[in-house]
Amino acid sequence: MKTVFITGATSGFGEACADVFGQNGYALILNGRRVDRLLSLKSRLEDDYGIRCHLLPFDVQNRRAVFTAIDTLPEEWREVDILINNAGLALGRNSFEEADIDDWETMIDTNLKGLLYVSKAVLPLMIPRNSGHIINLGSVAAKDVYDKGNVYCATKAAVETVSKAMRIELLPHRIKVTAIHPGAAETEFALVRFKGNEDAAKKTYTGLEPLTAKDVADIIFYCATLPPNVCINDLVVTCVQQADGIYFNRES
Ligand code: NDP
Ligand code: 8X3
Repeated sequence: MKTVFITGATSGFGEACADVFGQNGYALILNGRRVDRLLSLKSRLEDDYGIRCHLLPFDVQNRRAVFTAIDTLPEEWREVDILINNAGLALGRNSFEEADIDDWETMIDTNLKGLLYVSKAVLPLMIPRNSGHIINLGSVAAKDVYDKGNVYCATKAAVETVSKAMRIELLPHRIKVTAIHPGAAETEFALVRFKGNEDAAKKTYTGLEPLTAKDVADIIFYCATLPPNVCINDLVVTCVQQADGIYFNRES
């Protein structure tokens, strides 16, 4: 059975991917920083689906921790078939003038540098086998900049560019690279962005029927299970009240 490595599996899209792939019998390598959540996810998935899970709790921003964890994976976990680079976040929604530089650095270090570290560490587990699939979580924010989205949008545009570069350079190794760009999806994303302010988080979705984490996970599973000769390069998905960065009737 194939193995899928999911970063940011403690919530939202990552957790929903763990469920969808687990339900379909995949072995799972699960990452995130919240160890309590990883432990309960592992126990639930192993009980529900009779699959194997291996936990790799680390902060994707920590280059040394990323390489140490992946370089020392036990032998039976070293055949990674699919990597889902999902760990990521937005912090704040402020103009350039008002934004907190620490927030900018955290977004750059997580969404871009973290994705690069994890990919660089996992590729030696794919290249010798001439097989693999890297799925990167971009965003509609990669396609269109929105007001006060500045550095978050820039990190996701960078994810799109890095995905294109990986796709070209991994052609000789038959490694697929897919970038998925969701619009508004109700996860913990907005709560994290607004630093625990539940009212602000709720407003993100008021007047919308947003995507769910499962909607996105099902699409990722579809992309990951196409025939070996087929690779979806780039996929944008929104709810029906959103077209690219434009919302119909959103209250906020
Ligand atoms: P959630 O906040 O629900 O989940 C984010 C996940 O990323 C958590 O599991 C979190 O785990 C993990 N994470 C964050 N920082 C780190 C880190 N430094 N190291 C390891 N793991 C980390 O958000 P979503 O599921 O919505 O977001 C997943 C991805 O999808 C992100 O890249 C986001 O930018 C993108 N996205 C989200 C959209 C949305 O509207 N929800 C739309 C488009 C894209 P922990 O805190 O335990 O480390
Ligand atoms: C998350 C979606 O539109 O809030 O990437 O940036 S959006």
